[in-house]
Amino acid sequence: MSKPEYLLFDKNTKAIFWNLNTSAIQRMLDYDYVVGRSPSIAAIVAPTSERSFEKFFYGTKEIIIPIYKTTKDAAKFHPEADVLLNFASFRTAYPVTLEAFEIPQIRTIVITAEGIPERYARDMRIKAKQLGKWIIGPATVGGIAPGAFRIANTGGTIENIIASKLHRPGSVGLVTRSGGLFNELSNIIARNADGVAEGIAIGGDRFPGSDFLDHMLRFEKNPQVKFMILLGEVGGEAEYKVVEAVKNGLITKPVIGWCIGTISKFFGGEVQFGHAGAKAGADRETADAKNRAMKEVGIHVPNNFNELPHVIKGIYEMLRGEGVIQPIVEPEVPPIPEDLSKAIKEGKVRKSTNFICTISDDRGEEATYCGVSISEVIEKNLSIADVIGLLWFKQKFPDWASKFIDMVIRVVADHGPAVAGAHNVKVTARAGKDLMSSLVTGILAIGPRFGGAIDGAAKYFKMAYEKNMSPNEFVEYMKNVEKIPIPGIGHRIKSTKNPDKRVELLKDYARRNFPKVELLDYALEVEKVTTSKKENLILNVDGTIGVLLVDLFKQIGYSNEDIDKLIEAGAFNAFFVLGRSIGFIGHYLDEKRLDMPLYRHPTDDILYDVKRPEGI
Ligand code: Q5B
Repeated sequence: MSKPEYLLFDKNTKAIFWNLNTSAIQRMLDYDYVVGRSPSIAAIVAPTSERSFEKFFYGTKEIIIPIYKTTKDAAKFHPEADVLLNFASFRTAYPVTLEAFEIPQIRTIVITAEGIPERYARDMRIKAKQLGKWIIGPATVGGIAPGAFRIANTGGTIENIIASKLHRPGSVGLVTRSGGLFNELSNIIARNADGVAEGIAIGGDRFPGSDFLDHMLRFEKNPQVKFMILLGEVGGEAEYKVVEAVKNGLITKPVIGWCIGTISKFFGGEVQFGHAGAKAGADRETADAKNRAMKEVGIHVPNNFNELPHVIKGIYEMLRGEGVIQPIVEPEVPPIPEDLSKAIKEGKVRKSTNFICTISDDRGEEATYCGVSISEVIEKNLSIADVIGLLWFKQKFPDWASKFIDMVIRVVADHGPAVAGAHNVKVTARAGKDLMSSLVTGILAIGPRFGGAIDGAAKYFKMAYEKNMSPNEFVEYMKNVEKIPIPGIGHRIKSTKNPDKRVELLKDYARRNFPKVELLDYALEVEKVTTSKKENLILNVDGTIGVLLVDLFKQIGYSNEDIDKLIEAGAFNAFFVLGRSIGFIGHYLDEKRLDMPLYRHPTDDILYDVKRPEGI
């Protein structure tokens, strides 16, 4: 929708925001929501961002704003955008502006960066004028068309904006250099008149892309603006252009003017105020000289800054009396929903959590494992088993228990390439799969027959022992009632004649270091029964670990019920999963190192019990 030439911004204005400045964009969207207009940011340009969109809030709803690599692309996909908010750094702002000059739809470019070299600033200003485009800035907060469009952070917080009546149009056309004083003036105007119709901070540099006069000539044509306020500064001659325009009748609406920096005469030499341009190079550029010149042509100039509010009030009331300014019906202002994270931080709201974590905490300076910082883990030389104690069982194991856990991990780390899991890993690796895929095929093979009989062994031996079953009764019970092989009994290659060395090591350690090994003793009685039937029905590595873990947890204070819960959760099989992952990774790396081709199982190793065509 086209707007009159004198307007740079209206309720339909859409902007492209150059830089992923999420807080400034969110503030603009909050403003849009408060004034009841659609989101004013059409697109974001962020050349180095990996993302193609960013989420923002519009009121309570979330919206998506697309991100482009170049302004040209953003403009192509958003032909309605005629404002570029150039938030690039002082190094990049110039080329970004030059690119925007080549985009016909971009009419207004706001440049916020400070410290842009003056020759670039001059060049941008000249080119913009030649192309009929507008530059606001550099070194500016921007400006605002109340009720229609807010540039980034202009006006400060939403609370300040509403207090300063910048959420709906008033009657004053305001021009300043400074963004901070812009806010101050908006507040004074709200208190002494009916607010700002449009306000522009032209920026503090010596060569702003547009001057006070450029905007005041627009204000002259804008029927919403009934009078103007110019807040100038010591330094430069921009105020004299306004003086000439008033003298020549180009500006006819009442103008209130004040140049700050009248204090400079009390300093000995030349004084540089905050802005790059705020320095009087000649008498003409002093605040006093400019205030005098403004007064001479009929601009309303107070005697000092403190009088400024009274002068504003006087002009406003005069225009109200003349019927030039009509009373404003104040619009309803919807509350801006507060960010939940902020409200929680300030203790204003509470929210129930979805997850609970009782083992680790990454919120402080350093992550902790059950209250022990990682630094402490390293400084105190805690072992892998100690870390398992903290993260799996939320406690520091006594030394004898920790050493046993460590031993378990080491003895189950691998048992050659032929076991079910390692075979899977090797076949998967040879099919060209990656480490994670190959590893999980191995882990997925861990089950009641292979490696994953630890929980089952713990469960059934413990149950039988607690029920005072004799070893014979237990073997019969498993055969006739449960009707399953006893978990932890039996091995494919190990037997009484070929004992499993790992089992010997574990038993030996436990006998020497555990306070008691009640369940191990019971399991070995059961083994006597099973091996009497068949020599490979030994208490195997899974069974030995299972019964010894029950003994261990009992000795460190777990109740029978606590241990049942651990078994139910699969906590004992976890030791095999963890330990054997070491071996699985080794087999995967071995395959890659050997660069082995795709594996195909030989057909002569498969019994095909399928009808052949000739037999049909
Ligand atoms: N019978 C392990 O069986 C195996 C019996 C049983 C009562 C039993 C079998 C079994 C329970 C599960 C278990 C962990 C499948 C093993 C591991 C890690 C590993 C592996 C590695 C590593 C072996 C023959 C006769 C039959 C059966 C009877 C067998 N098991 N009776 N309780 N538990 N065990 N798994 O040799 O009268 O002839 O009909 O399921 O604890 O996985 O290194 O390889 O580190 O990677 O195939 O060590 O024992 O014998 O099934 O043909 O049975 O014995 O009823 O009796 P086999 P089967 P009958 S450690």
